[in-house]
Amino acid sequence: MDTCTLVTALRFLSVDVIERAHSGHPGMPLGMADVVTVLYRDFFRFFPKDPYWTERDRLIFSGGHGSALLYGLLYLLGYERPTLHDLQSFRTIHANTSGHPEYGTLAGVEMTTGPLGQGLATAIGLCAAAARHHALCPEEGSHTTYVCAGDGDLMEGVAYEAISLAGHLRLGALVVLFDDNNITIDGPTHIASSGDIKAHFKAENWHVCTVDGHDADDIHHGLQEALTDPRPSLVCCRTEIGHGAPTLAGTTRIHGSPIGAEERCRMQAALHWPYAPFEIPDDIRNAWRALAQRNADKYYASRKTASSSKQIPDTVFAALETLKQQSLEEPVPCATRASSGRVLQAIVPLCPALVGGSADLTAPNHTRTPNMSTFSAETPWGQYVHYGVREHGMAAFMNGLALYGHAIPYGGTFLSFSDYMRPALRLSAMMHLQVLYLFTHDSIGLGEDGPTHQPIEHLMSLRLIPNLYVFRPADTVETCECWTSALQRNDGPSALLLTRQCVPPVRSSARPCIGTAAQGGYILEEDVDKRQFTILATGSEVSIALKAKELLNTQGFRGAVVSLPCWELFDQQEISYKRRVLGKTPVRVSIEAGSPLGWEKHTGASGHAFGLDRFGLSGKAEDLFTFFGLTAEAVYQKVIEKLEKK
Ligand SMILES: Cc1ncc(C[n+]2csc(CCOP(=O)(O)OP(=O)(O)O)c2C)c(N)n1
Ligand SMILES: [Mg+2]
Repeated sequence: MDTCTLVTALRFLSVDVIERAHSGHPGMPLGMADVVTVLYRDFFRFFPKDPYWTERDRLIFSGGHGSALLYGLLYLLGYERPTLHDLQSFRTIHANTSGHPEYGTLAGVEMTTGPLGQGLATAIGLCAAAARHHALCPEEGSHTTYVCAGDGDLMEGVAYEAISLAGHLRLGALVVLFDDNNITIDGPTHIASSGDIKAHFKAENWHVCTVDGHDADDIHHGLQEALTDPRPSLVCCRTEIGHGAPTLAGTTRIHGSPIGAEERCRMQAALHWPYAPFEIPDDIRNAWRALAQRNADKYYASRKTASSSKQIPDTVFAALETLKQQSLEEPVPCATRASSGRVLQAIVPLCPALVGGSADLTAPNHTRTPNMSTFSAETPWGQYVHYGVREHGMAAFMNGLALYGHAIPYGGTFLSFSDYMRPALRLSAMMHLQVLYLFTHDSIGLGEDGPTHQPIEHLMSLRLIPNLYVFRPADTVETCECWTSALQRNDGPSALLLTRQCVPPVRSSARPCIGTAAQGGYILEEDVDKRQFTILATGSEVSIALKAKELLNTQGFRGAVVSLPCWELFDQQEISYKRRVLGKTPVRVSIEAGSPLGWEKHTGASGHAFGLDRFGLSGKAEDLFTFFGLTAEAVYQKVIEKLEKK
């Protein structure tokens, strides 16, 4: 079967999928059909009967809008799903052929893409994970990570963080297939860009070559060259958007809407394709499916039982428990970032799956333990990544590490810079990846560095991201408990928000509590008599809450202090437990050094939330807490006021 016929079948299938749905993006599928066909015909390591083969090559569709091409390809290659029916259900609710590729819907969709740039940046992490795995388990063969990326992907900032890191780490088993069609939604790229992309990649230590993206031989040679070169490769595939559609090709109109029946007719005439929508003659389908045979020998000769190192040994949880018990016995003041550092010192040597890192804040984040080896081109087995000042790239990289399946990544930066990584963090949550975000300097408590560094809205806005657990421990004991919960959850990311400043211990063996941080919220201290007030707090404000209660107790009032280090876990508890913890009294006051919006969920309409909804100030932490009224005295006054009103 000649390659041209294979490509034409793929072009029509993509178009038909979009026509049927009355929605989708035909421009990229038509433009890149030649490139992906040659890739699978000659190079790609895959075996549809075992789509999770560990030694398979990975293809990341960074331009997720080209999903119809990916689905059509998987169908033609003989993956079990999508079926023809799945293709015909493209973009309908609950179909596995969603508008943009979604991780978990189909084997062969290696990650969720759609936000431009993310696929490319995540692929760097995936490729690094493969390099690391190969270094640790050389008996498992190496393989290549391919990315399909468009002009849009290469305009995104995150792509440049990633490209720079990939060049530095010399990730040679990475090939970016650039859909170099010089057009985006608004028009030709020259209206917004005039830089030299190739020169840029070269300057970042990449290999770069250019091919005619509609010439199979040229594509073959470009790919060959890319695979031979030891550097990461950019293959600029000169293409025409919508190639094959006689009147729409080369125009922005074909980027994001169905081509229509008339254009399909014209395309049939031009490409000599007499078949009805979704009709693929058997010999063409069989020729596509035969492509997998190229890998059969390699597949059967390879190890099938991947040596998964992702399990967390029981010793890790035992070490966490030991540290917790020690801290309960001998409570000492400590910044929770340092408590987290102590956790890491205890567990990293026991758990090779943990891959740490920081965006140039290793010491302030307490992310590196004494004997951790650095991940580099020379030491690809290393356990610690110096991400440089690339927060967004780090988050995407960690997604790649987690997707690969042998690592539990954690990475640090300051909480106020979580905004720089939010799009990738959102994808960790959407893809249900176990990625651990360590955000230190978690409030105005960081002090003198001032309002740019002091997070205000960040804490509450992280709680808004579905499937992200946000932990804000109060002391070393809670830090151990929060780390335990974060390690136990393998269906989504966790963020640990940690203080820069020293905080007093709130837990000790002398103070028994009802519940622990494992329930997300618990009663830290409660008077035996009838409860008149409840003070709720997280992190560094828990000790303020305890002081306020002490003041109230001296006046004869009886109440409780509730610590709520993880709202998401608390939400999951039995209603009876939650009622028990929050108590019956309507006098509920919360204190948290961040945006108060949202606390009414726990304080109720008649409660009060102490927080900050303005930017902070540069000054000493104590002075700031006093100035912004985040004090035990203020809480005490408020509770008295509420009790008097009752
Ligand atoms: C972060 C982000 N911004 C904007 C969009 C909306 N969008 C989807 S495709 C696209 C243009 C992409 O251009 P290109 O990558 O060249 O794809 P082509 O039009 O060539 O298929 C835009 C702006 C998006 N998906 N993600
Ligand atoms: Mg383009």
